[in-house]
Order: sequence, then C-alpha cells, then structure tokens
Amino acid sequence: MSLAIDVVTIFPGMIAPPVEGGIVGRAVEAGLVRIAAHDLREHTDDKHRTADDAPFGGGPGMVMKAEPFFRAVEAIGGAPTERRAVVLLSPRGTPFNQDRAARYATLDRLVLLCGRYEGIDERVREGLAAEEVSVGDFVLTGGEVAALAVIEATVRLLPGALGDETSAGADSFSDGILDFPHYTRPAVVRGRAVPDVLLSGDHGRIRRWRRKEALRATRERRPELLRNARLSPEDADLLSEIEREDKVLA
Ligand code: J9Q
Repeated sequence: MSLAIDVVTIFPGMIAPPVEGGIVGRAVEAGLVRIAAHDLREHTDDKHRTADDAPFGGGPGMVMKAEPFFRAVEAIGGAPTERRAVVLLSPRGTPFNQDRAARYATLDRLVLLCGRYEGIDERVREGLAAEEVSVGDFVLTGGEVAALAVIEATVRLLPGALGDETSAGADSFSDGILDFPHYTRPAVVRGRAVPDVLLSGDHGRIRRWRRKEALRATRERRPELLRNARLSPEDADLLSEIEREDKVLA
C-alpha cells in the first residue's frame, strides 16, 4: 500500500510546486505517494473566512482557531483501520529526525498541520492526538516550509523512491552520525590538495579514513549525536585515535 500525505494550510500554493519536482515529484508520478494540500479557509464558517483570533489571556499575535483544523481533518477522512499520524509543525515540538522519517515512511497516511508562529489552539493537538514536531530551533512565519522538510525526508525513504543506483541506507544519518567530507576532480584546487589516502586506491584505508573523519566531524560539531549513535568496536578505536590527536595538538 502507498502513502497518502495531506497538508492542511492557509497557503496551499506553498506546497504544490515544491512537491512537483525532484525525488518527491518522481515518487508521486511512480504512484509511491499521493500528496494533497488542503486550504484551511475552506473549513471556516464566516464570510471573511477567519482562521485566527486573539489569544485568551491577552498578549500579542494571533492564535489559529481550532474548529477549522478539526473540520479539515474530518474532510480528509480515511479508513478507520489505516495506520495514520497527525503531525503539527511547531517550534515547540520534539525534534524531527531520521528515525521519525523512517516511521512516517511506514504509514498509510501522514496528516501535516501547518500553523503560524504564534501557534494553534492547543485543543487541536489534544483532540487529534497530534505529534507536535519541530524541524529546528529557528523562527519561521508558518509551518509550511517545515512540512516540506518532513515530506522530503519521508518520501525519499519509500521503497523505490531513489531508484536502483542509490540506497537510503547508505546516507548520512543512517547510522546516526555525520557524513565524511567529499572531494572530486581536480586533485588540487587553488593550492588545496585532496587527502592523499583518497588517491591511494587502497579501499581498506579509504573506508577507515572516511569513518574516522565522519566520527571527528560528529565529535566536533554534534557531540550529542555520539550518545545515541550505532558505534562498532572499530569506531571506539577511531575515536580514541582522534582524542589522542586532539591532545597532541592542544
Ligand atoms: C510553524 N517556527 O520551526 C521549526 N520547526 C517548525 C517550526 C515552525 C515555526 C513557526 C510555525 C512551525
């Protein structure tokens, strides 16, 4: 069975063109996924199609009203037996990551709710048992760009989405650490040479060097990832080497 993705937004035009091209567009054409953007304002009930209102308790900004989201999700429908997640994009959410993308890729339906920065009435999250998800610690005006990130990360994991050449399993993050650095021709650029090992033809040494540089980058830039990474005994050796090198330089 294929995945259905439904996006609820006041800006459906922000979703359509990005999902028409690239890997996602090809997956749609191949029938691996169906993507629909639904205009939240179609589910408002006044002549101005009002989707937001002032916050109870006062303060600046506007809060998105609950009832249009409930109606939009009811209109999307779906079989009672389908495996579904409702996801609310918000900077208050738990961090989106590759494990979550892999889970979404196993579902029958993914419903993405886009609000504006000030937020959506909390009763939407409660009433729809929505997972509140963040794609990073920065301020967006609305959830649409965050929803596109979730769509791309999820769809490329669907079997067949990447074609035969590439496998999602070989990607950065598939084992929870950062990727190694990459080089292509020419061998010298503006006086900067490619690391010798990559020209050696010794595939054992190359593999070990790449793994070490992936671990080094992770340790320097994202040390918190090493806590949960799937590390082998060789990885532990490489990390010890890196630590010894650091001490020599210090
Ligand atoms: C809706 N900043 O930010 C990071 N992940 C999601 C968001 C977000 C935002 C504003 C509105 C989502």
